[in-house]
Amino acid sequence: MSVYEMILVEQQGRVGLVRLNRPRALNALSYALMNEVLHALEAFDRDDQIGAMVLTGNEKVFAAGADIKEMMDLTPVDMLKQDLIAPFDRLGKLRKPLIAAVAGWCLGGGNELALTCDMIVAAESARFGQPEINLGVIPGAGGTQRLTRAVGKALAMEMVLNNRTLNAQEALQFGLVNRVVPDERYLDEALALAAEIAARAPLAVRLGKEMVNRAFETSLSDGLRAERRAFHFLFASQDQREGMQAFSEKRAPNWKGE
Ligand code: DAK
Repeated sequence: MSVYEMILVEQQGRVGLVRLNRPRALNALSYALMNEVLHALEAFDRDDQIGAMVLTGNEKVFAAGADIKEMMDLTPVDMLKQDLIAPFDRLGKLRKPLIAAVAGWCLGGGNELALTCDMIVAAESARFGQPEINLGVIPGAGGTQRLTRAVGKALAMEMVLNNRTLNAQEALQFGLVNRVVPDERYLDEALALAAEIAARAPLAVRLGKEMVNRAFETSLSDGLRAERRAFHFLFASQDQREGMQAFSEKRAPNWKGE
């Protein structure tokens, strides 16, 4: 496994776990940190032994946003040259499910990072917001787009224009997160959810994720066409035969990922 300075990486069964580990800066997402996250998650995504991934921070903070001190003197040319958005784009293209386990602050680029994940498990202490307006800017990595698709226009406007912060229950109510659990359980809950998904038919999980994401990018008719092709394709897999055979024989399926 690679040596990282700002993240901790481990494997638990078929689940890959990445922890943001820059606590003194509240896990501020520096360029180097984002590249480590991307490197670790892409490695898990390529690994056949891994079926799903979890991204987390610590019990006080998921991430307090992009690193303001690193960003404050950048010019537009610096930003273009560093291609700061690339890690977010590439994380959005991971093929295996990625679950964010969030406790404490989840702000700015931190919230955008959570939004690139497929699901969010929140601790009661989680607080979600896009405070960029306080810095004289707007979200730059999906906070006006993915957030609006998740919570709708009314709330996104309040969050982006007026720094409205959501507590965990509000985030659940407005569809930003999948579930809220007591603080002591948020990581275990996310790991258990990831393990359940990782035990399912890998090709179907992969195409299911791809198709749900497609719904945000295409017309209904194109999306339905893509879904049908993916559905037909799965009938070429051994796992489709196995799944349906196992059902008719009243036994558990033995997935091969083929
Ligand atoms: N960046 C750098 N350092 C940060 C930081 C951040 N975002 N957040 C906190 N820190 C540092 C603090 O400076 C402090 O460091 P020292 O002074 O001890 O050296 C340390 O972490 C502890 O912070 P506090 O003392 O402030 O802790 P508190 O508990 O009092 O307050 C807080 C916690 C989360 C409420 C507060 O730290 C805070 O408001 N932080 C800033 C939150 C914020 O404004 N986030 C949005 C940042 S802008 C893009 C991609 C992404 C983005 C933009 C473009 N492209 C790819 C184009 C994203 C932009 C953003 O996220």
